Amino acid sequence: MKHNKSIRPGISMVLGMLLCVVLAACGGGGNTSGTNASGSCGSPPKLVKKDHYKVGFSQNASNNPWRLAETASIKAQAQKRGDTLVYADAANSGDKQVSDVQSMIAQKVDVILLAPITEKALVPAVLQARAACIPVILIDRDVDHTLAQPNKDYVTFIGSDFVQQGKRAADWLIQNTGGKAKIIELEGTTGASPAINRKKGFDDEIKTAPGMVLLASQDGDFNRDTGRKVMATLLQAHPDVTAVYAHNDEMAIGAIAALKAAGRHPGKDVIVVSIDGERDALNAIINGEEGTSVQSSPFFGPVSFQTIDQYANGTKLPDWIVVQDMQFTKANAQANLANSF
Ligand code: GYE
Repeated sequence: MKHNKSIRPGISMVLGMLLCVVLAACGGGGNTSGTNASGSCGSPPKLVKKDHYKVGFSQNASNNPWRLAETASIKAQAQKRGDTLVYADAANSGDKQVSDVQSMIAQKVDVILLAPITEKALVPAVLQARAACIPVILIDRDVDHTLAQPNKDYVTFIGSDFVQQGKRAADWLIQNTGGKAKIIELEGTTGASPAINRKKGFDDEIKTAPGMVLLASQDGDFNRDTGRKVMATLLQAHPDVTAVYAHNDEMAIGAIAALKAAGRHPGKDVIVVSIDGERDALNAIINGEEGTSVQSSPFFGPVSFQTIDQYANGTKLPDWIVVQDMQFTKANAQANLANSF
């Protein structure tokens, strides 16, 4: 269909007005600097300095130790500061997470900490928060930068370097297999920024070693039981597998269970590597069933609230605040067990 360009401004004005009605936020939301939905409160919206904030935290799921550790870290820090936390768990649903953020906008929170389930699903919610003059800080997962930009639509992204995490897992595997392995890759939730970038970092790195062969790569949804099932199926198609790379520890633990159920010996005939650094993975490293886990720190409380303060103080923030991660192997797993999650 041919679009009539001249009607576009009219349509966007009507949409803007509708948004005002839906969000009831155009006369100034929880953020008292907010003036209207056309961006006059700043882009990204400014945060007025207060002694205590009403902070929204939109978590995408609570189905693994990593997510629970992240939520606990945010809640503990909010409580320590005397800030009010409006918390919502999207239970692994992009649609629910969008409505969770909309509800935070309606509740006029001062600022939103958002852990978007996938790169694309939460973009409309980010743009709606911006239109309602509420700044959004992305934590732990990023959005697609062609659809929403840091220092414009949202404040910044605080999170790990996922490409680097994948590369570190690949480097360890190359070194510990003499550069020869037949690999099954268990991917995180399709469309989630850590799944996209952990795959890229790993796949690009193993291409530098000609003996590293990727047999299969499939979505295990960052979930232990899904990882176990996917591994069991892939194992039947690829009995010659000698290594597993899982995008998180939960899927690695599931894969170890599937390998054992099939009579294989993880840590001996199949080397398992993954990412996160959760307690079960550290124990699997200690008992020899897993090779390495590259850390992905879930402890976002301190850095998130520090970023809120910096933003309210007018500090110019980078597009990406990179979380620094360790790596766990047999050499340090025991020593780090007490601090794991
Ligand atoms: O690795 C995984 C979780 O987004 C960085 O998501 C996070 C990842 C983490 O479900 O366990």
